[in-house]
Amino acid sequence: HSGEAWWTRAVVYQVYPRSFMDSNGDGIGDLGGILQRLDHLADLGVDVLWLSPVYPSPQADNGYDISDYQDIDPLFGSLAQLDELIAALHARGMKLLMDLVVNHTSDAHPWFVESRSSKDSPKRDWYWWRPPRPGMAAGDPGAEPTNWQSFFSGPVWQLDEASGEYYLHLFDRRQPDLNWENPQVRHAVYEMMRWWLDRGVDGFRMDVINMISKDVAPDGSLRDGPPLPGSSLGSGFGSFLCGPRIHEFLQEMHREVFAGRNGAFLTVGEMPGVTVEQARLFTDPARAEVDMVFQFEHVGLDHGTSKWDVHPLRMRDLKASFGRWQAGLADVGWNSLYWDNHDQPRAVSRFGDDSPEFRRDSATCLATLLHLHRGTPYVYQGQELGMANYPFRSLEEFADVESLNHSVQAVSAGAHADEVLAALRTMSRDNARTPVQWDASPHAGFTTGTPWLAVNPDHVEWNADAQRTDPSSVLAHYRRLHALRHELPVVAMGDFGMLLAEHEHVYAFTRSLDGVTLLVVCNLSRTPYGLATLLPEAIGADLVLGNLPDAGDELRPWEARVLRL
Ligand code: TEU
Ligand code: CA
Repeated sequence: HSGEAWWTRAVVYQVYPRSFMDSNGDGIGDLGGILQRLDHLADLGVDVLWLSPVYPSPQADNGYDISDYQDIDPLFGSLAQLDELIAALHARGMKLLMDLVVNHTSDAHPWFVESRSSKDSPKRDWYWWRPPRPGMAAGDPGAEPTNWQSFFSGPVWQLDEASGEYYLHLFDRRQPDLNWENPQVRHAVYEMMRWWLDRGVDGFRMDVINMISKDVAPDGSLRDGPPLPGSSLGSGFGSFLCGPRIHEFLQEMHREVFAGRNGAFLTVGEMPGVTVEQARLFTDPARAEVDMVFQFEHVGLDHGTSKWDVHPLRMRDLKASFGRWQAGLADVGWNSLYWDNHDQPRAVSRFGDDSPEFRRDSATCLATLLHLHRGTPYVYQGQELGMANYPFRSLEEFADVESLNHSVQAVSAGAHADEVLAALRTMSRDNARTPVQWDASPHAGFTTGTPWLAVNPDHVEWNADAQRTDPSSVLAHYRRLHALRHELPVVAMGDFGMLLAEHEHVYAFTRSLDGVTLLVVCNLSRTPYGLATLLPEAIGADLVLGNLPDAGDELRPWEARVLRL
């Protein structure tokens, strides 16, 4: 049973290397920088470091476009430094999770270079090459083999002039999709994974792993999807999200890579669009696929027709969503818990209240809420400091390929620049990618050079140095939450019970295990609520952990309490 697994008691910390710490003054974070800051992680009490990609890459998508799976990009350091990192983490009792990006490679990967070189290349079939739509000529508008829209705007098909065929890229055109139907591709990936495990890594975070199986018609073609509103393109989700062979592939991967190997590993599959029902299958230990998945439901609640069509978030929707995931994976499988990562705007700005008055309280309230759910929590660099969205003022300030592609596409489709800027300010991934704020110095202690992306001006107040010795800081609160998970079995394994399901602002639940019951109460608003009427059992209960001093009978704005009944 998954209840016995070590990762039920673990906290994972994500490092986005480019923005974590620069050791050589080129303005880009690197492995040397991570090695310098390991005390921060140890002090925070995290158990696992998930490292976003550091492999050789043209950096079209900041390393999620890999050109060599078995080396380190000189931008980030060397294999010797990676070995050093593994050893240093292990010496401190921490583990290392590598990012596994195998739905696609870079177009500069030798596999793709060879595949593209000719229709007869032995690696032609390692990617998805297709002729133009029947009756149309290559390059004609609408001649793409399917109508699918890319995650990064425009069609998923790129014409290769030399052969007159198109290749598939669900993300940027510089990220061609690997053809997992081809067993050679799968075995090359498994061999690479074994090589990393032999080197000492403790597992993988698997990028968009539920997209590796595409629904192919018997004649080898891929099918159009339903048209998207206001676009000539359609959605291919029905053809590539959790496709027909996904479970077979993940079971094969598990057999080929992990089965029979000694060690305490962790696998987490990133799965946009995954449902609770599918997640039960993916994470059922008896099926031997992955330990847990990243689901996307809660980070889609403020999306309209797309992520750029931003809608106000209703806290009740958030409760309902988390509640279903908690219930759905209670008896089988396991949840991963996250607010932030390198693809999401900062949670304190999005789900909390980043005004000066409530920033600290809402950051600690959200942290308490998430960490007391049943599942493995993931903390994204800077989240433990209450880092917020960046105050972008113009379209020129963005660096992310998703943001840039969207802004070009939206402006050319007639959108107003102001409108595009407003959406990017709220949703751009660059909000999460500004450098970690270590101290109040000009570049926040991140670099002695010029940072690749601007440091948030609020670093003069919001930084690790200022928080390290302050017991009321966001950082200190995260430290306490991590300690609590390590100390109390009920935090890791306790059953979850939602309370006040219909309440607009107060998020309350119980966790219980072996006669111990915790009551968690969080006020996700600026409105105070009297506890006596709302949750009489809270009055007089022992306070295990709270985010505000002097807890009384009123639940103050953004107050969070963990009580023992
Ligand atoms: O992201 C997958 C994904 O579908 C989204 O989170 C995506 O980043 C975007 O927000 C959709 O609007 C993973 C990685 O985490 C991301 O950084 C990569 O860009 C992407 O895959 C491609 O590898
Ligand atoms: Ca550097």
